[in-house]
Amino acid sequence: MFDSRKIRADFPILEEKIYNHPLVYLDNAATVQRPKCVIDTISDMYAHCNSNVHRGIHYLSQQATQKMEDARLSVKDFINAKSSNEIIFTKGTTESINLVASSFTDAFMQAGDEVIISTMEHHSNIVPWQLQAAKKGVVVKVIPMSDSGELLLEEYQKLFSDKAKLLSVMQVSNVLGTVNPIKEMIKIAHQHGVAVLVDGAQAVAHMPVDVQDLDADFYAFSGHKMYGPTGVGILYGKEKWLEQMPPYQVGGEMIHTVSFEQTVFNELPYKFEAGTPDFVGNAALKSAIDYIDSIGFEAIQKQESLLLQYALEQLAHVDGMRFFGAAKQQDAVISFAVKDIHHFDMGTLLDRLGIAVRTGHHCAEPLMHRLGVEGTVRASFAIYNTKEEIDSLVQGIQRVAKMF
Ligand code: 7TS
Repeated sequence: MFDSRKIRADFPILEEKIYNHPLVYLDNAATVQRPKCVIDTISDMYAHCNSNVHRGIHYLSQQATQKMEDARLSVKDFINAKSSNEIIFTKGTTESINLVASSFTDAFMQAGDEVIISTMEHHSNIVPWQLQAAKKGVVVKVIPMSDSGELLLEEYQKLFSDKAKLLSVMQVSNVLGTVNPIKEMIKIAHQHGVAVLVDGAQAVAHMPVDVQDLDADFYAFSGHKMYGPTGVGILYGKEKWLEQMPPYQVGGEMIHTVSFEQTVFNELPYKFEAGTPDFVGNAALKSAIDYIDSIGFEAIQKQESLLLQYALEQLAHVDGMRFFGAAKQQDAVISFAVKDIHHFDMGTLLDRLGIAVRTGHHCAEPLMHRLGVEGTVRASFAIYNTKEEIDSLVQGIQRVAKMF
C-alpha cells in the first residue's frame, strides 16, 4: 500500500509555509524537491569526504574518487548502460545536449547534413542545433505535431533524406506531458542509418529507462529533476560514438599527457569530463537513485498516473478550463488556461495561496507558437503530491477565476 505521508516525511521542504499556507508544490517539471537522504549525502561529503578526485594518492582523495565512481556505476545500472565508460558526468541535460551538438557534428557532420528535432522541444534541444547551423551549415528539420500534442509519425518518416545524420528528440514533453513513442522512432531512424539523442529530462524520474532496450545512441538527463542535486547531469553515449568524438571542453582530468607540442586525451569517460567534476553532487545523485529504487517505478507510475487522472477530472469541472494537449500517453504534467485569464495573473494569485505552479512559455516558444498562445499555466506532479493538493489547486483556481 502506497503511503504518501511516509514519502512526504522524507522531504523537509514540504513542511514550509508560504504566505501562511501549507506549500503545495506543483512545479516538479522545473525541478523536484530533494529527500533528506540526498541532502545528507551532500552535507556528509563536505563534512567527511571533501577532497579533489582522481589526483591524490591520499586517503580522502581516494574516498572521494570511490564515491564518484560508485555513482557512475549506479547511473549505469539505473539506465542499464553496457559499461560505465558510457556514463559522462555533465552539469545537466542542457550541457549534455550541447556536448553532443558540438562533438557529434565535429566528428560526423558536414555543411548541408541534417539534424531532425520536433515541434515540442525545450530550447535546450533547439538552440544548440541552431548554433551548429550558424557555425557549420548544419540544417535543422522539425517533426510536426497534431492538435492533441502528438508527433506526426508519418510526417516524421518523410523527413529522412540521405543528408540526415541525427535525430534529437525529447522522450516526455515538459509542457504537454506527451510521452513520445521513442523506441519506435529510434527504430525508424536507425533504418535510415541515423543516430539518435534522446532528451530524457522529464522521463527518468517517472518511468524506467533502459537505454539498451531503446537502442538510444545518446541519452541526456539532469539530477535535479530526479530527486538529485542541481548542477549534475548525465550524458549516456554508446562507446562506438564517444570513442570517435572529440572532447567538448579541455583541461584537467580529461588529459593523459601534455607537452607544448602535443596533448594526448584521457580514455572514456574522462575524455569528456574537463576540470574538477562535481564529485559531491555526483555522490548525491547516487543517493537519489537509491531513493527512487527504494520506492520502485511500479509504485511511482501507479501513484503519478492516479494523480494525473484525478487532476484532469477535477480541473475539467472548472468553468472555462482549456487543456493544452491530450496525448494518449501522458505523463504527470498538465498545461492549461482558464477563460482569458493571463497565465501570469493565475500563477501570481495561486502563489499567494501557497500553490507553486509554473507559468509562461516553459522554454518551448516554438511549441507555444504551434499552440497559438503566449504561455500556459502548468501543474506537474511528483511522487509526494496528493489528491488533497490537487483539491487545493482546483479551489485556488476557482477562487482566482471569481476575481476576473
Ligand atoms: N529538456 C527538457 C525536456 C526539460 O524539461 C528541461 C528543463 C531541459 C531540457 C533543461 O534541463 P536543465 O536541467 O539542463 O536545465 N525544463 C524546465 C522546465 O520545464 N521548467 O524549468 C526547467
